[in-house]
Amino acid sequence: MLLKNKKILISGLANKYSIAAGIANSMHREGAELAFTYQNERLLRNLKPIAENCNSKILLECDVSNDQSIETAFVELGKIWPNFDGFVHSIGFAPADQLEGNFVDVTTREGFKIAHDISSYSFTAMAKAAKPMLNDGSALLTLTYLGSIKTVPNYNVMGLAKASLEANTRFLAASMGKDNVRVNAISAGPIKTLAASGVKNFKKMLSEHSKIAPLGRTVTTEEVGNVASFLCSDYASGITGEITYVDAGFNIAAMPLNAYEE
Ligand code: NAD
Ligand code: 0WE
Repeated sequence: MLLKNKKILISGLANKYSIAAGIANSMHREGAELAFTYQNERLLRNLKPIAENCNSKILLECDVSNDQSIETAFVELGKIWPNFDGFVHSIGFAPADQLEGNFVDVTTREGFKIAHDISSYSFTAMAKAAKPMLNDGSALLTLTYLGSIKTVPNYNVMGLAKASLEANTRFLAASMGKDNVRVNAISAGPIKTLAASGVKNFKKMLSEHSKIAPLGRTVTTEEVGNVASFLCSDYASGITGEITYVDAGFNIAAMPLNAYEE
């Protein structure tokens, strides 16, 4: 029971395929008490049964594009949990037109702004709101992707936003270390979630991943969830500001596994 006596808030659970759902299931199994935020009422229907499964009755609306919504969510959480032990930020978004086509041609000022606002600034904003309520030994966690450090076709401005999110992880870690709050990120391999379902050629991306990754496959939300549990547990008390890859080894490989065949 890695997370016994820990209270953790989870954001970004849109449905059972969400990475946040894999994280919630793992953290529940490891004994954590959980609370959830959701973007809007439309997503509450999918969240409810999963939260119930995790014995959680704390469901709060939080649209991270809106300061007031963040403020209200944390004030409401504080009425139920005056103190807690961290949160998971599993939120990313860019307008769909930014994620298809040639980077220099499709990227706009507005698309850039939204991608960075929702995908990176929101992590800082949530940390700021949570800070007065965080217990000693708390852990914050976000989800990033390899597109932050290597180009990936069509990932485009999201790659820039993830680079910002990773720097955000380091600056938050440096900023909150004196309060014994740790801040880390998981860089997950591609997984077919709601956010991925709108992406052109995603199936092809998954098969290409399996040809290059040392483990010869993609990863599951359960595997990401288990690493999330570890990073938010006291077993990871010496780890902060770190990007942990959960990608079946894809990021360390320079060539496909079958490069020298035939
Ligand atoms: P998902 O669609 O299940 O989750 C994305 C979540 O972002 C949704 O719950 C959505 O409600 C939330 N969101 C978007 N805009 C928001 C806003 N304004 N306010 C509040 N919430 C908002 O997809 P996912 O793949 O589970 O994505 C979770 C995280 O994992 C994202 O940061 C994503 O970039 C990252 N990630 C995904 C993959 C992948 O291949 N699926 C790989 C690496 C990293
Ligand atoms: O971070 C992500 C998902 C990012 C994402 C996806 C969408 C689709 C629907 C952000 N915003 C939106 N906006 C929408 O309207 N991933 C790591 C998954 C992902 O998305 C890609 C990928 C991968 C991998 C997009 C293009 C290329 C590769």
